Amino acid sequence: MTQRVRGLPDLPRCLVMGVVNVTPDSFSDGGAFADADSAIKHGQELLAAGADLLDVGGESTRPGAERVTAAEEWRRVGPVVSGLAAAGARVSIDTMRAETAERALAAGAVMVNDVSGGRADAGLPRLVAAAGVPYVVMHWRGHSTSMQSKASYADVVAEVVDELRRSVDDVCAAGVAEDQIVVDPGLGFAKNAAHNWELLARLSELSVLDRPLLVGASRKSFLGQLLADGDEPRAVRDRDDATTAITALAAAAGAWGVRVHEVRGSADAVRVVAAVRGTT
Ligand code: PMM
Repeated sequence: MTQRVRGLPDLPRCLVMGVVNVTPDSFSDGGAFADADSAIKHGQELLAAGADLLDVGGESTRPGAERVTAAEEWRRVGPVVSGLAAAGARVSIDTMRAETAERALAAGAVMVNDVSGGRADAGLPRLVAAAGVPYVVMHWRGHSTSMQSKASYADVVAEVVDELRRSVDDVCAAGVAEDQIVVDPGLGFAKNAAHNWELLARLSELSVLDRPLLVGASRKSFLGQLLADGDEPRAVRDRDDATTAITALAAAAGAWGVRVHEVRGSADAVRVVAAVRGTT
């Protein structure tokens, strides 16, 4: 798999992207860092724990979530993007909107993470192309309000590959540079637990796309289901060890990066995998 993304460091191991959600309602950490000061402090802790990048988002994408306005999204993320960029972090902006991405890039972000892969706002790939920054293109079938009704596949890996390939072709047609695209299978987005496990089991098959691959499994509900006590899913905050296990598997399968809430375990895991491969 291609591993170099122009504009980001070329490390001999899988990168760790720490999540900074500035939302009252994200399923994994909603409300914990909803004000700018605590979000910035949290981001600095993730950097100290070994994060290579910080992904700042102001709109929850949990299944069923309603959209927030662009004004509210920016009110949440603006000071956090500039605060963390000023502190020396490489900031990725997690947004589906060109308007928010443009303001975030002006405030110091260096990368755009678009969970819609260019499908929610046609202006976003054009903006990324003009800015010349790295772009995460995630597999996506629709907004959070309706996405779980679209979790239907004959072969989830083949369909995710085909649909991602189409999204990549479309963003390239909009002018995004080939060497600045990262693809992501979008675990949990229009996918049930069985789909997520199958994608993870066959992750190396995504190498047919010949793109750097980002994997976001952190704290997601399929881990809560796996580790359930009877009918009670494992609490969101007690899913980090399982997340770290997936980081090790993803890194061993050749992933370019992982997107995680708890950084330390994953930062250690990617170093273990690099040592085993002899690439440290
Ligand atoms: N998952 C979430 C949000 N943004 N971005 C990418 N590229 N990949 C993901 O899997 C992804 C994402 C949802 O998780 P959160 O609400 O805990 O941030």
